[in-house]
Amino acid sequence: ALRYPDRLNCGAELLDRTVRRRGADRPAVRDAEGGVWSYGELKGRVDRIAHTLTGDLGVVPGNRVLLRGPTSPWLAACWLAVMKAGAVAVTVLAAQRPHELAQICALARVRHALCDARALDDLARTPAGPLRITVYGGDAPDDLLRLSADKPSSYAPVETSADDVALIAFTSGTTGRPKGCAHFHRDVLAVADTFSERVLRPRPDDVFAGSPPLGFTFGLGGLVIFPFRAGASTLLTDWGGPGRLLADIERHRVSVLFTAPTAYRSMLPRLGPFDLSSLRRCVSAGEHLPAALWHQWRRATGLRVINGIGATEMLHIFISAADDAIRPGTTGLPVPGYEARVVGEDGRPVPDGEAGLLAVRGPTGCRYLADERQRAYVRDGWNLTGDTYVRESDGYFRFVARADDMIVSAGYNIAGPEVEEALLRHPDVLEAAVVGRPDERRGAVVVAHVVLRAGVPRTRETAAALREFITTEIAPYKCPREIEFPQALPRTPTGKLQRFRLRHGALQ
Ligand code: 3SK
Repeated sequence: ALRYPDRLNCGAELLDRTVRRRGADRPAVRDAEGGVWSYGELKGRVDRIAHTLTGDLGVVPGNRVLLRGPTSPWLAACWLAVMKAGAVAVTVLAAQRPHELAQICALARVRHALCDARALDDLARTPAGPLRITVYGGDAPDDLLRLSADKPSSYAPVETSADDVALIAFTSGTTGRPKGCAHFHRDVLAVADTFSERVLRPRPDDVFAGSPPLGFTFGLGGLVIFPFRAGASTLLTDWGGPGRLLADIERHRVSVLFTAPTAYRSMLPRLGPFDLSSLRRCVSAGEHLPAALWHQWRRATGLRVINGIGATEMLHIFISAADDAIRPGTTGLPVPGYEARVVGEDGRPVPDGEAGLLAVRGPTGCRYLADERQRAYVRDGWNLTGDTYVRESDGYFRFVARADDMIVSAGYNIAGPEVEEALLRHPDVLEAAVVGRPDERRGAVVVAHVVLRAGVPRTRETAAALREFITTEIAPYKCPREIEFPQALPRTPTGKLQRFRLRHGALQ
């Protein structure tokens, strides 16, 4: 079991402790232009910002501070400063618009915001009550970084307790209504000391990089918490597409990559000219990783992707596997420190091999801010993630579908993702999303939304060819009755497919 002292400040643990243990000269953060800050330089900047927060800006422990900006070393420095000052970070996505930001500010009672000058417009237009916005990276005299320049370079971290809230992470899931998930200082360390330490096993000479933004806890963990806990360095730059990510891996000699299946898929045809020999760990989460994609990446790079399932409610990944423990097509085993099981609607475990709801418990868990959905998410101490899973007889957990992505058609249970995987095996298919459309006779019929590769005609003949292919891959009753050809699939700003928008006909 993980044990942390009662008094614990995760910002101090991630930064000050790493400086004490490994020295101040090691590289900590890298930017897109090749700039590198050592741990000592990062600590100096973080501590000056912490002085500015608590001095000039009047932030006191427990205040909620919104952080908004593209991924950058300064965004990470602000996050660490908020932690060290004992305040609560509410990190949002640069893609969130005034209406969503206003909901978040109201739910989390945000009073202060630190905002990258490049992301100010939408925040400035947010009707968010008494919100004091301080800009960083701009040219005004009261810019946060200018204010902090003459502050002392050492700041004594606030002695928060291990159970003080450190951050509130927002998720709108794939349905649209935002929920704030509170996580404690000890939770931040727990995700590093479980998934990262026990499965990923980073080394101090690792260079981390990836695509998820820091407003998504997948990115916050993978690009800030895990590298700093390990004394490694991290490339902090915004997502610029698959080609840029590949170029960054080569240029910065990235060794640990965090990204989602969509990005692995879009990097595959572009791998050719890049030297990826520095890569030793590739992590995939955020969405189900199809076995076919796992094998394609392995063939193309020689690397075995570490698949994982995480949730904003759990802070990070809780089922995964690495190296020889990987079974492609499954998510893996409970991460040491977590327990998982598959249960029926009544909360009782179902036999191995049978599909049911994934339930998980461990050092982190769901704490929604004032939201009645808490009672549905946590039952008898188990977190119900909303995923349908099978536990195989060897203990491996296999994803079936999001619970609301199961389609019941003419009495058959059909998992949308299984049909999607079959479609993805066809060479003309780039992306696929399969949903149920209500139907009087059958309850629902299976409808596939397929993004075709460039040049493939979006015609009836193509649909017929896909249907014929599908019936050779999976049982004919799972075959889509209708196939649509949108230009793109609707996704959340963190890249998750929004099947509810397809179900509600948003693309038709
Ligand atoms: O929501 C997710 O899919 C996720 C995955 C990994 C780590 C964290 C999160 C929120």
